[in-house]
Amino acid sequence: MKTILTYGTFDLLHVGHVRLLNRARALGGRLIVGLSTDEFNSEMKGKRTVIPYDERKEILESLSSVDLVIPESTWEQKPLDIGAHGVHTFCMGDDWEGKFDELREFCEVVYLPRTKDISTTLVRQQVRTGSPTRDREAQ
Ligand code: C2G
Repeated sequence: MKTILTYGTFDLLHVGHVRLLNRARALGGRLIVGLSTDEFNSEMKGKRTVIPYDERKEILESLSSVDLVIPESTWEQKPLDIGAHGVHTFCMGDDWEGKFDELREFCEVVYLPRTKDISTTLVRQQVRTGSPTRDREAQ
């Protein structure tokens, strides 16, 4: 049973997030998600979330691909989380390609293909403008 670890904000959960989580879970038998807290998002990532941390956590915990959700409150906590949870593989979408290669000192690092044409920002724009959801190629 390999433990996989990934991190993110997962605000307004959409198919890009779900595909990433499913792909991550398929790398091993257990998936842990480091979920960015509201403070980490606003103070360190410059992100304003729509859905508060507790609800984003509850949503992720309801997914069959997610086994455990832990808070992400600093950029530096990843090595500690890898050690504490016996992580075999750390993975992120490939928009982060190369950004976490230093973690290869602690575990395998994998960047997974990002789903095109969908993002939390786009969802927010579509809700605001009422524009129709564009067809997204299955990936
Ligand atoms: N993602 C994806 N396809 C999309 C959108 C997102 O595969 N269309 C992936 C991202 O690459 C990331 C994960 O889904 O691996 C979560 O995305 P965000 O919630 O935007 O997280 P991010 O802001 O990238 O935070 O310490 C790492 C950070 O917390 C990552």
